Amino acid sequence: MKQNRNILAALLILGMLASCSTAEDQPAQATDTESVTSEAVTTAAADEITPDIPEGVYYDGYEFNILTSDEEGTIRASFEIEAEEENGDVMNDAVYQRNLALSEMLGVTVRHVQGAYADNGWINDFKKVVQAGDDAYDIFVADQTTVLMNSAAFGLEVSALPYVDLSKPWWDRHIIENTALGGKTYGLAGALNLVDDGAAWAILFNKNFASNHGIPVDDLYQLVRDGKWTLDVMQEYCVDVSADTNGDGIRDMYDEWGCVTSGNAVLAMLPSFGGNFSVLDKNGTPTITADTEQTITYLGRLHSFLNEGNTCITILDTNKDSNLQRSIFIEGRALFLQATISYIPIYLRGMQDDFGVLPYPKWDENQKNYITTAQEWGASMWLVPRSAADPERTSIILEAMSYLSTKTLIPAYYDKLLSEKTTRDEQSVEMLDIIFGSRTAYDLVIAYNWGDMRGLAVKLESSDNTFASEMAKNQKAIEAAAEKAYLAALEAAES
Ligand SMILES: [Ca+2]
Ligand SMILES: [Ca+2]
Repeated sequence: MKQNRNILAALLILGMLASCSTAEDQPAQATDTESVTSEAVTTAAADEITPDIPEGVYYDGYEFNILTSDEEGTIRASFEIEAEEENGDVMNDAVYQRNLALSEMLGVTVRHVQGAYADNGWINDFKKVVQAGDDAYDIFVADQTTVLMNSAAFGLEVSALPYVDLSKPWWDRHIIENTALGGKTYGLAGALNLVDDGAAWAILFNKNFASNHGIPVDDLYQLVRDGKWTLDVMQEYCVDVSADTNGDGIRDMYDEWGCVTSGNAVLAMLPSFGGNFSVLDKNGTPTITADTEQTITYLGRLHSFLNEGNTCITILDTNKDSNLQRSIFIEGRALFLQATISYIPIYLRGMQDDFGVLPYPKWDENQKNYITTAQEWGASMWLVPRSAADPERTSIILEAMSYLSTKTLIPAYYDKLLSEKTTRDEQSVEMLDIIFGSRTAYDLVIAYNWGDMRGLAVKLESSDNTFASEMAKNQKAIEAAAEKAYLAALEAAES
């Protein structure tokens, strides 16, 4: 049974990777001439995409040191870097197998080096090492925000990594290219890191709660499949199931709710409609869109979704206590939970009821695709230090490592998610494919927190309908912060 799931997941993932690469290839088609002439094209099997790295390269015993913080078991903690030995845990063994394959392919040993999370110890250590021109670390791993903030001064541009080929399906090209402030990309994300996949936003639903309220589980999946899973539809379900169940005239966490929202409800939902607070042009110049008519329209609709009719319970209703808020869903008093994928293995392990997973809803049926974003301050990114002694070697190792991760880490991650109470159904695999395959949104205003947009977004969840004036007021502050960061990025890159 376990084996079957593995195979099923692997097959679907291959489909996902294929569809990702088609979608991701589109924006860069015009510049993508190199891959056409690459000599390695001829050696690839017709049905398998393989890395175009030089033949016969072998770094006999080279230790590839990857620096992360020493956090364990949190949403941000890297769990996909090194495994000492096989121990029967599907994820651990996949890491072991990936590293073994890398060692056989290139003679490289992967080492996970952990620095102190406290007081940003590992970040400071990384900076010190780079400033000293030392190559102690081959890779620096942190959340996307931290990587973005330090990349121009301490990182090496992706263009300096000759064998990292972003057109390959094992790289999240959209995410990488959407961080290109000043036209330069540094941080990498792809099959080799899973913390960013865990940070992808999703809507979880309680299957028992749905059945008890006469909602067939298959209807929800079919809506997604038909492209009809929209905010209006989600809200209709929320209205149908919300009630003052204990009849005390007070609506609180002991009643039944349509949706338990996240403290990041606005930041996660706006991108799923195609909305944004900023866009980057192809030169990497940001335009702030925080107070455009479209953004205000989206925010107004979100405000009514979150506040009207007592159907959503927000983080502010539980005194900003996320655990308390999640307990409403876990204890079976809510239909939907706004979550990141990492909630499944971390927070929902002990949940009694079965639950399923859906992508974030569309704005309306005219929207072409579902759009998923990830928590920029939770999702990991990998950065090559400026002080790298041999960027070509690093790039070959990264390319091979990410390719090998598609065959090892990704199927194991699906298996891990599906082995939780989720989702032991084929539809869940299909939904995960949609979620992971639609991670295209990245907003620098949120990532850099220009104008304290993250704080403002939480305020927008409250019942005071002040977002339009707040956004108008904040537009200038965001623009000023954006300009400062843009100029700093250009300056650091040139130094
Ligand atoms: Ca990833
Ligand atoms: Ca009540």
